[in-house]
Amino acid sequence: MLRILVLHGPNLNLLGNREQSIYGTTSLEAIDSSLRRLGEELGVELVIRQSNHEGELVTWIQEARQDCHGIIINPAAYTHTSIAIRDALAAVDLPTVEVHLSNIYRREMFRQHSYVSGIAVAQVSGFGPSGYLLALRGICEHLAMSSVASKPEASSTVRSRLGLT
Ligand code: CA2
Repeated sequence: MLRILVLHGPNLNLLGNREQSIYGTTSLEAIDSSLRRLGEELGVELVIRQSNHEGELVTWIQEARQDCHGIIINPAAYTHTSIAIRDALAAVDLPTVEVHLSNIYRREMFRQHSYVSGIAVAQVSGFGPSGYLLALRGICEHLAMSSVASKPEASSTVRSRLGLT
């Protein structure tokens, strides 16, 4: 079974309570529940974590190497500052999809550069909470198709649930 690590960066635990005009009214718990529902539908296991600490995120990324097949990450403000998170993602070398609730390219200049995008398979930016679901479908399709040749049995469930077989 495919296993995906979903990481939420700093302050995303406040979603739904503050800055609703930018980030909407959906709580992080609601986003995680909808991800878990889609994960069940697709037959993939999700490990979902949030941290306000850069080092903790780095440690979880490093640990993913042992038992995860891909990473979905919203690094939040660390997107624009953290070479450590980029280096950790590059080191584990797992397919990574970067997610942002807001369209970072329509916002302040300092948000328009991402240290993560250069090592990511894809970036989803501006679709709000649905962006996480798009990222999950996208990373599953990417993993399913890339492992077809080497390990057809590892991803046959997700392939058929995505309508790829
Ligand atoms: O659009 C995104 O998803 C961001 O990653 C969100 C980050 C921001 O620093 C990035 O530039 C874009 C901020 C997350 C903080 O979320 C809050 C939610 C509610 C109240 C305050 C902050």
